[in-house]
Amino acid sequence: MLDAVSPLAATSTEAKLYDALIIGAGFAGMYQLHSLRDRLGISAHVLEAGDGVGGTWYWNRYPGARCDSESHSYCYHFSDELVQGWEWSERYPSQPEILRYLNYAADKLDLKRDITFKARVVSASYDEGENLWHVRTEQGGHYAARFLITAVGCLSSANLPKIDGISDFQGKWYHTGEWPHEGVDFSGKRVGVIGTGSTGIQAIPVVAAAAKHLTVFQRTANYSIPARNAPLTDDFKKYVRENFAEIRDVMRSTVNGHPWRIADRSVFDVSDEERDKIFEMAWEKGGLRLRAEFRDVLTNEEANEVVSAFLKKKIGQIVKDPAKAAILADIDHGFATKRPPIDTGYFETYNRDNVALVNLRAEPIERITATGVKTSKGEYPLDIIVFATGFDAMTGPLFNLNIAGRNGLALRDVWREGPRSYLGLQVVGFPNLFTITGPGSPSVLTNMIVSIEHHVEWITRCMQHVVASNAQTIETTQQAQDAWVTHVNAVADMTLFPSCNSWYLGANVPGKPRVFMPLPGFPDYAQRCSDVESNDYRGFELTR
Ligand code: N01
Repeated sequence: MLDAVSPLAATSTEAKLYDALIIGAGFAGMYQLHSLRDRLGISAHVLEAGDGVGGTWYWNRYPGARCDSESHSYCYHFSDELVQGWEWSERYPSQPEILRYLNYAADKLDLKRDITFKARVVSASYDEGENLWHVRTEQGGHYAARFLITAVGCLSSANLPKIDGISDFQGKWYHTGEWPHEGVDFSGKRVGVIGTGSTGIQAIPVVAAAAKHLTVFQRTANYSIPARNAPLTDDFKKYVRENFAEIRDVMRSTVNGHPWRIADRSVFDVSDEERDKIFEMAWEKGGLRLRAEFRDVLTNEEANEVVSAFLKKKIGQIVKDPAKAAILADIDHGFATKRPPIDTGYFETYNRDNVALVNLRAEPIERITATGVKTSKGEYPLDIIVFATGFDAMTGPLFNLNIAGRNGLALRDVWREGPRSYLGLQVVGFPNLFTITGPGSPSVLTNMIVSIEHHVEWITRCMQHVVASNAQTIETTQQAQDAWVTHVNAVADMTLFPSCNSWYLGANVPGKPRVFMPLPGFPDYAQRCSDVESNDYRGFELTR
């Protein structure tokens, strides 16, 4: 344990004391624990609400849950040993396989002994006199540490819409982000799914195949590209094992952190015929690679319209009922300005006899009744309602922790008008607090693992610097934070992201301020973080 912590704290608190506390045992928290404990050699401990590791993949057990980053890129890259000791079975890993992977990693790194499970953090407050963060859990636990690191993910606070009458419903209802571990039996049931984001689009085909009848309630039509999921071949597995360093370099040098490069051509550099050929090939190949075929899809409105038109046309080609096809293709935003879903048989599902589509733009939900969902045009009888209604993204998981910094300053109040941070890593008034993949960093605009590993490694080196400098605290300055917020806004404004109502902007949660929260462009961001580090942590102040 760090010298400066133990003597002071041992007399001042009955809390369990560590050098660093980490909240959350998903990809981020696990790697942060390993880095601090095994590389930096300080005492670190993880508090986790679930009774196992996994984070997102512990909670999101809904039918069809699968990652849409490709499996060989959606795993820890920092350890060759972990890479070589694991073999993914499919192009996109399913939720159960990712959970098995995370348990494999936790066991290999011997992490579980330093994680308290079933410890849901309900408050984290900074005591200036002691220079300690005091963290309390719902279960009555009290912990304290000099450093506090949040590893709570960006999408872990379920957004359950306030629809009148939900307590009257006599059937069962579930939110996809808090799915029962024992699963849900849909057989013989009339099921309603509300929501057609990435989650709904993954769940709908699986639910349709299991249920007697499915009614999909769509408020905003969405694009989707076939994932073309398939078992990985032995050749591909060999290629990954033998070329992992190169794959890792590609992921770290591209805007979204995926293992492919973005083509350096405009949508308008090629003829219409050539472009169609490129799109058709990308459609056949499947997945998010389609977005990378041209460099200006998210920066040029006309270019975006061309891609969007191609994808809308595909819906009409797949869905046989013209009325359904029209509702599904009536998309009000540009492709990828919202997070682009990928699917397995999503649009095809609407060709099944047991699937109905309700257009909530034409008939909004009025209430939930004892027996189903009532819209302005009629009532839909249901036995089960699935809310695939997303998350209070990025800030929600942090607010749930009730973080209070200097002078009892609540993060929730400081961010009332929207999140403000320096590098997405620190907030003025909250010394020694680091937010992994916090607002103001690329996070959700990338393959999350790339952003997570980058943050964990940066935070670890930063803490090493604080300790080596015999400093007590590190805290960003107001000036650095203000300049960073200006930078994030300026970068977002160079893209088409702010053009629609997405959860990136908080637009999915009524009353949430409309602020673009992530920062587009991983490599430029990583370079800026390196510059800060090599300039004596410019924008941060150390107190001794
Ligand atoms: O949530 P969403 P999600 N009445 O917010 C609708 C990640 N993810 O869980 O657009 C009726 O995207 C809402 O309608 P509208 C990924 O980053 C990753 O699907 O607000 N409908 C929308 O259709 C993703 O982006 C994977 O009009 C209501 C839907 O619910 C993020 O999670 C897999 C409503 C919510 O869509 C969130 O995706 C799945 C209401 N009151 C998810 N309120 C991976 O592969 C909301 N909706 C890793």
